[in-house]
Amino acid sequence: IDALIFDSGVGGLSVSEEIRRRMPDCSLGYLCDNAALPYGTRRDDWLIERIVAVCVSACELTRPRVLVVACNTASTLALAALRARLAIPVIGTVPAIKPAAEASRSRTIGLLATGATVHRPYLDRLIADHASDCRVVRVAADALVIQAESHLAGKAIDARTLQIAVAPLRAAAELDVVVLGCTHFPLLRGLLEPLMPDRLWIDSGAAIARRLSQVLGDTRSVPAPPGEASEAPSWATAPQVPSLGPILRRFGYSSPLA
Ligand code: DGN
Repeated sequence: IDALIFDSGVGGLSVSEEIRRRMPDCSLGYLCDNAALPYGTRRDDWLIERIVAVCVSACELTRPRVLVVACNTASTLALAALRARLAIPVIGTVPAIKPAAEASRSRTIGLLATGATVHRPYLDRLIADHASDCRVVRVAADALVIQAESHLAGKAIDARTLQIAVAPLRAAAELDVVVLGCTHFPLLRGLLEPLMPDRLWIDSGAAIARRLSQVLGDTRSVPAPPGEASEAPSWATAPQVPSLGPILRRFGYSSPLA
């Protein structure tokens, strides 16, 4: 396969949809550590070990050309550890603070992400490097991760949870750009945007797809690693969500292997 997409749950599907839009012929596998969801509330040292173990074993099994970490919570913590262990390129996902700062006229931007992402030093550096003259309203919205999982599983959404998540953003009247800094959140875009219309809502999906197309362009001439799987697999660790198989099939993946 060309790329293995990894997330703790179904959030990475928002990224893989962008990749398919840009590169319909790209062969993708999907890896989700559903057994350990949600990542946003786990200890950092536990997470690094877990993410490396899950990704390294899945890469050995599926032999992708590139690993795409389609999870902000994992990327802001474990990219260096993953790159140290894998010989293939690893593309990470980080909140779209830079494009948000470029687009904001009021210099006030909002960030919806997991508690882990919102509090990481990685985020402080991202803001210092690209949005130092902006006020960034950071909102830890871990409850939205479970809402997004339920939404894809066809279950009802709790409208109050969505309202609570956007309340601190609404309180900043001049805020004109909202960054969806968790890959689960674009799956709820149609429900979130109407709560704060007339703002620009941005995520990292299109940028990841662009980056993958560059990296694959660089590596396509390289022969596939020996033993490469011929079909695009899906791969999940002990799914907690029973409807995971149908969800992955809906997004063009074969059934999960537990
Ligand atoms: N989708 C993940 C992210 O982008 O941060 C978070 C999901 C989770 O496990 N909390």
